[in-house]
Parts: sequence; structure tokens; C-alpha cells
Amino acid sequence: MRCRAYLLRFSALILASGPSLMATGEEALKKPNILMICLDDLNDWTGCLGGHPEVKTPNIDRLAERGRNFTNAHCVVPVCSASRVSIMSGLHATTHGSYEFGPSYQSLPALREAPCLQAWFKSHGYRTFAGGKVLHHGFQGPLKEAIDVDLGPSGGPRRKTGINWPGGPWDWGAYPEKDEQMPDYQLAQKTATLLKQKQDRPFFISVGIFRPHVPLLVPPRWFDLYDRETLTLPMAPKSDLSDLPPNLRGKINVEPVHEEVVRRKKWRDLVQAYLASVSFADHCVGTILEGLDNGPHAKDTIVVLWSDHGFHLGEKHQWAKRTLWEESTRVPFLFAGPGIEPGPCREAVSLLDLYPTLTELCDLPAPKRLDGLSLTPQLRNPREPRSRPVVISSFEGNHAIRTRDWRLIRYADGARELYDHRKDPDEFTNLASGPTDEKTWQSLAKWLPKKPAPEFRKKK
Ligand SMILES: [Ca+2]
Ligand SMILES: [Ca+2]
Repeated sequence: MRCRAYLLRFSALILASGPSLMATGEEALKKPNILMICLDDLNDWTGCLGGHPEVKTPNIDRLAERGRNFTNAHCVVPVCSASRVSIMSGLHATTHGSYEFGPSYQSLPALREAPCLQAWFKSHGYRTFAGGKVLHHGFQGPLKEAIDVDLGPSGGPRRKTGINWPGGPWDWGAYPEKDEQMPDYQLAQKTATLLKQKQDRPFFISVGIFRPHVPLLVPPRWFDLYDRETLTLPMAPKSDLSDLPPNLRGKINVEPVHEEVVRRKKWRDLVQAYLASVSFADHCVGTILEGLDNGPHAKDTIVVLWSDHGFHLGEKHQWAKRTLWEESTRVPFLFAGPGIEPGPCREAVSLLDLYPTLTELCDLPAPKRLDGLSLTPQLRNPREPRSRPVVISSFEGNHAIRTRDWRLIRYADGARELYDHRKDPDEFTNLASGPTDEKTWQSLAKWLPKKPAPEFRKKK
């Protein structure tokens, strides 16, 4: 009966139209726990997003099946630090001014008064645990207070010399021998052990797995899942580049450039290594979820899983992140737990929506400013439209607008791109390269940021 009471109460939290319907008395003091799993540089190459036909992610897929799978979710900025700062502050780059890899949360003046997600939950009675890469720079300085218990690092063992790409950050290979030698897996096991213990007050666990971030080094059994010779390479026709604005050339490439990967005949190796790293990360997710499912908090914990941004593996002849195209901005974003009905949602949503969604699900007040929208309407009804589209920014002055069906990009120099996802999910045909349907363009362009914050630069 107690379990049933929990379920009813959590369903009420999600389904109620206002606080008047919330449970009262002792029941109101009980809050759902949060288990937040974040992955690093994981694009849509999961079974539940269908980004690669051979990828094996059984654990993430199982979580997607039992919860709400936001299949059209996007980051705020497609690079680690700025993406994570935005998620954890609930504020857009156009508010805090971090559009590229760089400033820590605490160094941004606009965030001085903005409580990070974990600090907010802690100040409302939660015990907070965090391990691995959650904020890119960690919970340092004034943010240290946000975390009660440190669960340790993530990643893999470091190597002094490269295996396959000496001298570059892009190494890959079957290393080390066993999962147990990977701090990512050790962190997953530690989290699973924690989840098997009874907690006496609500908890918020943040756990950040580092793979599939480079270097793509994972144990051999993950490489063995994929046949290098027959695996599917991304579609990257040279003709796709002909309708792109010229401003892109050379500006957003990071090492390695696509031509170099092809020339050195390393495309297949890198795709295999990324797939292997994704499956290893999925195994870490499975280890954590096994802990939750076999512990005392399986029924009173909301699980949320996301990746900080996407990743190119040759699409549009690009590698890695930082572009404003689908492969760089689209991410897995899943909610599961008591009262959350299973099924996909195709509305365009932002990782910025995490903060207001979690505060509402847990019946906490919200900080005075959050730029995202609570997704509780879409958790109730997956066809409910989000009231405004998603805005993604990369480098100062460049922005994308993503709706259910469209992507608009406008660069700082005025260059334009427009893609119709109903007909062109790979964004091959830039409808803004010639005469553009102004009505469609304007209906999307009106959402472009009017007065974005200037880029924050540290005084020298
Ligand atoms: Ca990242
Ligand atoms: Ca094209």
C-alpha cells in the first residue's frame, strides 16, 4: 500500500494543474529522489534515437522504453563547458555569455546569484551526491557547497603515448584490458552500491560518465561488438557542401579535419571506436540502473539521462562538435520514474528545460529566473507543443532555431541555412541557399535572440 501511495502522490505531482492538488501533511515532506546520469559527447547513436543502424545500447534503450524519450532534444551550446553551465544554471548562453569552450560556472558574473541545480535541491532538503564529469570544471569554489558527497572521478586510465594517433587528442584503441580498470566503470559500480542502500532523506545523485568523449579507449570486448570492415559509415556526400554558406570553411573544424581522416584511411577505425565507446558507456548506465532496480529506491526515484551535445563523425565533412547542425546539437534526453508514462515525444525540447522540469516534478519552488520551460506538459501528453522553439548558440552571434519540423541557422555575418526535417532529416538541402520562402523564414527567425549577452571574456 505504501508503494501505491507513493505512486499516486508522484502521479499527482506530475498531473496536477496546481499546488492545491498536492498531497498535504507528512506526505508532502516526502519528495521523489533524482538520479541524473549524464554522458559526454554522445550524439544520436543510440538504439532509441536510431542515429546509427548497428549501434548497441540495450540499457539506454530499456530506460527509453520505460519512460519519456524526447527524440528531438537539443543542447544549448554544442561544447562541453558552456552546455553544462547552461543546464546546471537553467540559464541560456544568451543570458550568461559563454558561447564556446571556456569559462567555469563561478567565473561568469551573470551566474553569481544563480543557484546551480544541485545547490537548489540541497537548499530544499535534498542530500546531494556527485561523481565524474557533471560540470566541466567540477564543483569548485562557491559551488563546492552544492555537493554533500563526492563519488569520485570518471574517464579512463591515461596513457603517456598514443596508440593510433600519436601526438593528437584523438587517440583510440582497445585499452585497458578490463572494464574494472576504467574510472567510468568504477564510478558506475560505486553509484550502484549507493543506490542499493536505504537513504533517510531525499537524494539527488549526479553521475557523469566520460565516454564516448575522446580518447576513444575502451576494453577490447566493446570493439569486438562491431565489425570494422562491414559497419555503416555516416552519409557524407561531397555535394552536400555546395549549398553551405562560405563563412564556414575552416572556422569550426577541430582536429582532425575530415580530409585528413579520409586520407589516412582512419574513418572506419574512428567510427568503430566511437561505437565501442558508446556501448561501453551504455554498460555503465546499465550498471547504475541495475543498482537502482535492485535497491530500496526503485519506485521513488526519477531517472533522467542526457548527453551534453552531439558529435559529428564525418557528416557534412565535420568531426566532433561546435556546429549548429543536427548531428552536433541533438542529444538523448530521457525521463523515467514514478508517474512518468512511457513513449516518445517528438516536440523540440532543450536541455535547458531540465531544471524547471525537475523542480516541478519534485514540487519545489523555482529560482527567480530560469530560461527553459517545464516539460511536465509533454510528460503528461507527448503531443503537447512546447510554447516556443529551441534556441542553440555556438560562438558569439551564431544561432539555430529548432522546431518540431524545421531548423533555421543564422550566422553572425548574416549567412542563412534552413532545413525541412519532414523531408530532409539529414539536412542535405539548404532551402536558404537560393530564393527563400520568406513566410517560413520569418515565422522561425522571429525567435532569434533579440539582445543576446555579449561573450564573456576574462580581463587580462
Ligand atoms: Ca562534451
Ligand atoms: Ca547541402
